[in-house]
Amino acid sequence: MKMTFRWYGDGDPVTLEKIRQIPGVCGVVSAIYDIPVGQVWPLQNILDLKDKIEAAGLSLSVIESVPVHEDIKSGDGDRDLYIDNYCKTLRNLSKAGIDCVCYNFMPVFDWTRSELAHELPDGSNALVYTNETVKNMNPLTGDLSLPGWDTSYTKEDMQALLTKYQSISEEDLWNNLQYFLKKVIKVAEEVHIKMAIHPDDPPWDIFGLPRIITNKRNLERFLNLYDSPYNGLTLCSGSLGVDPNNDMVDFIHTFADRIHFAHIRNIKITGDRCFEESAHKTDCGSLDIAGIVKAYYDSGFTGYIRPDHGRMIWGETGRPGYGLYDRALGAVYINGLWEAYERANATRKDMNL
Ligand code: DNO
Repeated sequence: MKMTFRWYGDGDPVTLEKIRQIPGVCGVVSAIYDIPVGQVWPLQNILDLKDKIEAAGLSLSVIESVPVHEDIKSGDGDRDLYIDNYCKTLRNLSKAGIDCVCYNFMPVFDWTRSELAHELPDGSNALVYTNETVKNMNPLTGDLSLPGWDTSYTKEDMQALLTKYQSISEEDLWNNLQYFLKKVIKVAEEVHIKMAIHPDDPPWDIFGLPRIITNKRNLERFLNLYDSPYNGLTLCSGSLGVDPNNDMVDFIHTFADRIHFAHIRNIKITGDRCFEESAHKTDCGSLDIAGIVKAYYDSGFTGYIRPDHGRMIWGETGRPGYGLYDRALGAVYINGLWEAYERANATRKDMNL
């Protein structure tokens, strides 16, 4: 596996210099943030990003994300143009040596929480999701904004989008996803980029919008839409794991050869469709993180891993979920588990067990 860390570009208070000092992290997960969704990423911009990261002694490993234009998800308007642009971006990324791209197919909203800085008993703060609060939130009044959301929408754009999706069923969304994959994965195969869809976070419908990358059956359905090693997954433990029916260890074994990128994070389920984000260590939340890392180790995972969201600890302020300290602890914890499994395996081999 290759341990990586997400970096939000020049405006990120977690600088490349800081990332470089986290033991065991060699790769950076990033993106180009100043090109509007749907436009082609010019090769020069990608090369500039790569050069900057390499100058700091790291490498640009994964692109998270090349966002998918709403016309593609809703199967409307200029979707063919935007799919063509998407393919051109992939070709440019490949010219810059990129081999893994993360994206998602959630209509309108990316990851969603009801509170961004909920104080936990130990004085740290974390992102939480409470079903009741989200049900009462009005996306039109901008109650909340998250780093994953496209903030360029006006209230009118948002209203128009929400109205459009009222007539789009889950099956329509599946069809639109398949239409996208048919064109994009062909190019990904050609230019050797592993595409890795991110699951829906949380894995259930919100604000009346359909969500489909949510459980084992749907992941299987997704992979069968286009059966190619280039059509794969970003397996995000914290996104899928908030549904107690989703067993992450089982998912890793089942989908091993199609997981290209692993997001590892713990969450504590606090009620029906309610959870808080917790520290990575297994006993801090509801997920068996040690078991998850072991499942990756046992399945011979060679892809990219990154610690996912962290709490804000030691007085740090910054981008919700994306501070330095708790994520760095997560990276070190995962690396520690990995090393222990490697050692145990080597010992077993020495003893011919
Ligand atoms: C949240 C992230 C997501 C992810 C996108 C991928 O922290 O994991 O925003 O980047 O869903 O497209």
